[in-house]
Amino acid sequence: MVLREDSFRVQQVRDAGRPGTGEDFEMRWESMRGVGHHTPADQFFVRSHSGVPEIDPRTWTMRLHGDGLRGGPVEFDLEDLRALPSHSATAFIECAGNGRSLYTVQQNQRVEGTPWGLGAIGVAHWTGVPLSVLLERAGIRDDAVDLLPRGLDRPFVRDGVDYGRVRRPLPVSKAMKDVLVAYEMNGHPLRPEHGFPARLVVPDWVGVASIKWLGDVEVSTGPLHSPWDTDFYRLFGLGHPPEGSAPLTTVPIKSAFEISPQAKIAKGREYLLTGRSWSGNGAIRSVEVSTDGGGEWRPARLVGPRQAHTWAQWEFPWSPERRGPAQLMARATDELGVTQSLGAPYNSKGYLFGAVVRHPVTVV
Ligand SMILES: Nc1nc2c(c(=O)[nH]1)N[C@H]1C(S)=C(S)[C@@H](COP(=O)(O)O)O[C@H]1N2
Ligand SMILES: [Mo]
Repeated sequence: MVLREDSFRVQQVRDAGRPGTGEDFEMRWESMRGVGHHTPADQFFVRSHSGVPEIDPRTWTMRLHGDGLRGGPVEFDLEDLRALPSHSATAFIECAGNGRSLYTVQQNQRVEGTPWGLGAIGVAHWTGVPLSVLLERAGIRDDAVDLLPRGLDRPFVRDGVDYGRVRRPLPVSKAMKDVLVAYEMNGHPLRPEHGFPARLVVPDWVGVASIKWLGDVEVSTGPLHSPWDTDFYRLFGLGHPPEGSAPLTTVPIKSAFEISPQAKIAKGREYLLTGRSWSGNGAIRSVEVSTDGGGEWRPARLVGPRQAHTWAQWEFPWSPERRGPAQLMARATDELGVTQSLGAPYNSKGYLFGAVVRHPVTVV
């Protein structure tokens, strides 16, 4: 099934090594210029392991179960969710592999996985019920430690291995802090490809934590695992233990320009460069821009909200003086004081690319 044709707003991204797995679309950054803070739903990236399930909202339920509950299983249907006090939050969802192709383009390294540019990120205004409210209602025990939220999409099968339905452990501490069971995105019911009728939104964490088409959540007094926190979504390769790093949680700091790499900019005239920066560590504190491939850096002007869990927009007036290829670079610093570095540490699956990106444009 083709969800959307390649267009100005999104483009399909295929894993050449593994044709036929899921349907992945990334946002085109140039389509965000002048668009406001939130990503419109038809521009929002899509990452699905095994396609989009058709779910009847009238019969859909999400079931909480497991030894971490004081009583038996508890089910909520969509009416139950809508009847509870709603909570809204602006938050980004970003794939752990966002920027993966840059390991190859900028660092000459071979990595496995969907070769995203920088467009596997979106910011939406999410509305739903805090997961903590549902857990309390279901009678979560004080000694519960892990949850295992699971989607209703088809089992994920790759290279003849059936990994089962998409599910990833979530510590109770994170679930009680700021995780939402969302049924609306930007004021409208979720679209099928984004998890209709309800999904998790796990702010600041790798996108895979935000399970779409939520079907059930196991609640456990002991640690839980799935291939999505053992086989995938850890750092593997040289410099990491054979079983990989700890499971990935927050995404690193990043910046992107809202301009096409094919853009032609007129010499001698002022052009307003625009972009956005974000970090799983919290709010963006400052952004610097270089238009000469990293020789000189000057501060960009931050515009609009500067908050945790979302991106900060910025602008930088540029009057190019020389014709030919130019390299734009943006480097952000977050509220923890972390600044984007010039290189990203290698890992074989190409997760968490947080380095400064060299963005080509042409001056004519
Ligand atoms: N059930 C289910 N949830 C899922 C996935 C999936 O394939 N199935 N993909 C995950 C991954 S890897 C990412 S990056 C985000 C993408 O969310 P989006 O498609 O709404 O942008 O959903 C996550 N939740
Ligand atoms: Mo992802």
